[in-house]
Amino acid sequence: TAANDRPTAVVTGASSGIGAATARQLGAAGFHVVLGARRVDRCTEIAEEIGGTALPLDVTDADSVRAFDEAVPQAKLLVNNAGGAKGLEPVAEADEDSWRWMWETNVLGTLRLTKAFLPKLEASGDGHVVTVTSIAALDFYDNGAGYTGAKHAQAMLHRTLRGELLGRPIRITEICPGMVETEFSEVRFDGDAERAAKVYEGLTPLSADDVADTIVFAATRPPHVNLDQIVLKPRDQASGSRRHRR
Ligand code: 8X3
Repeated sequence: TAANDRPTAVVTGASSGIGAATARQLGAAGFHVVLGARRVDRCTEIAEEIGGTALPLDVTDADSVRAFDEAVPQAKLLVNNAGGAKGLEPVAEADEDSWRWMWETNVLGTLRLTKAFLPKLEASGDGHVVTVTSIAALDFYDNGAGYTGAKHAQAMLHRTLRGELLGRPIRITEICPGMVETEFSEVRFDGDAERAAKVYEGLTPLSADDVADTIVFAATRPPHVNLDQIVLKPRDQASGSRRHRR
């Protein structure tokens, strides 16, 4: 089907992990997917697979968001997936640059994209904002304040939309995943693959596809059905700090 015969879904952070899996599954579900990420070459590969469109996007850069927005004429679904963690240390040793990076990507990134796309989502007559927060948006855990703080702020921005948009044709869904094996921990630990692998040792984490599946479910309910919040964790994880390892 030609791009303009299908509803358009915009996915940020689409070059890998949950974003890439979501783009693929939305493509299979009949959406024309616009994939945005800094690593646009990776997005291009996925876009070719699913008949979508790949565009460069740095959610921390207002000019990049503006150019991205101008290149996408219409949208029915926005998946705010770009984000992540940097570092894992006590507040007493917090690194300000890491905190700033987490605020920029998770909070201001979601703000920039949502602000830019709201008019198009509304114009579609059945718009939908899906924001991927985390179980870190629901609780705190030791050494995680920079990330849990940013995720709480991102979640509050997202949840506030629910009331502000009441009466307008836009649904609002928050997805709160626990441990998902993606590049998440490698980014958190600055490329330390060994330390990242340890995070998922001795338990079965969620896959990016598990989360994508949930996003597609939420996005394919009838227009009057709003799934407000979905929390998904591996069976082996009770909370941000309680995990069962074999
Ligand atoms: C990440 C959640 O449980 O891996 O967003 O810290 S967890």
